[in-house]
Amino acid sequence: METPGQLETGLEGFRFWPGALGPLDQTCLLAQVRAAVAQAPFYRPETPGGRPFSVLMTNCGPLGWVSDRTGYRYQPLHPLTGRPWPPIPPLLLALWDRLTGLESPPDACLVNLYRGPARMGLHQDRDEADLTAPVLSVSLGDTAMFRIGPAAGGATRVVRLASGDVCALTGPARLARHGIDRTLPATSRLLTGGGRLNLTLRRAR
Ligand code: MD6
Ligand code: FE
Repeated sequence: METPGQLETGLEGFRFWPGALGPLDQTCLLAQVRAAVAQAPFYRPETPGGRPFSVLMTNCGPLGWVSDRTGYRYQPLHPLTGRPWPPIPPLLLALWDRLTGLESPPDACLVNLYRGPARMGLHQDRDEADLTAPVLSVSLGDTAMFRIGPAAGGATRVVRLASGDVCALTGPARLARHGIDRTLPATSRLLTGGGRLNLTLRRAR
């Protein structure tokens, strides 16, 4: 795995590569994500308890993460269109290769869209079959306040994730509790109309 930029997080296994994607890569990736979203439109999922997410979601790859009243799971079809998710953008596959050095490519990419007051509560990513593979996260657009703390609970800290930043939950931090407190409006001009995209690459099975 490529050596990440220095950041004292106090959380072993949390990796952070600020500015891993330069402006040109960000623009390229955004175009690839837009093409995918044209095939698999954003939708607003519900929690198993029936509450709507404030974040809009879609997926790329053989499998996509979905949430509805029956629970959380990975599935091969978009819940609204009934069609397979589009392929993971090539730039993301290259990034996974470069930063994780893993032989096996990701088989799922969750795409989150934050607009206005959208946020994401503290959670753990534990719906994947193999919890030893990392989750790699790419941020585009407005800066987010990313909160992260140990799996077992206790003190959390906030890391600002700006456009082009990449982070990963690996090893002892794979089950870290994390969420997005809020995004900071007008901190990026990448997305027309503002907002933030987050792409998380996973090995779901
Ligand atoms: C977000 N990120 O940045 C939400 N999950 O919008 C996540 O939930 C996440 O950043 C697993 C690994 C890294 C992450
Ligand atoms: Fe997560």
